[in-house]
Amino acid sequence: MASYIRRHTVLCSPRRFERRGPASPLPRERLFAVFSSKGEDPEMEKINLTVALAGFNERWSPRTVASVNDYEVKLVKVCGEFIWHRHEQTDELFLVLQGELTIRLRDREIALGPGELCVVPRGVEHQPFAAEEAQVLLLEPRGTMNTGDR
Ligand code: NI
Repeated sequence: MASYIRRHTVLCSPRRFERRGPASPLPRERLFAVFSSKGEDPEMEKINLTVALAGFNERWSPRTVASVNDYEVKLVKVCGEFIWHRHEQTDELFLVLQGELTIRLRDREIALGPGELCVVPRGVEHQPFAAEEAQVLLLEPRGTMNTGDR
């Protein structure tokens, strides 16, 4: 705790505050590092989602940006349709940051825009679809395969 307070004070110093110009992007390894949450000197850093999203272009390839207990916060860029799949052991949260994502279910579709989220319950078959690129935040347990259990 003490080290966090000290670091916070440094970040808020006038010299730092007066700096101008665009913020330099975080090093890639820092950006996508999953920090330890075992209680000893956790890497408390803010994560800028815009910067993180600018760090990769691959689609359907989630990047972990943080962990919360046993859950991972991931960013993913999607375009087109994914495969139909289900997760027998876990729910899956989709939060759209940019663009539009449709969660196709066997009996209906849920269209999500920026700022909208939906949780697909465990065991429910679904197919994510985006007509144009969408940027999405996922929250799911560590080790969850985006292709489901097959
Ligand atoms: Ni899924």
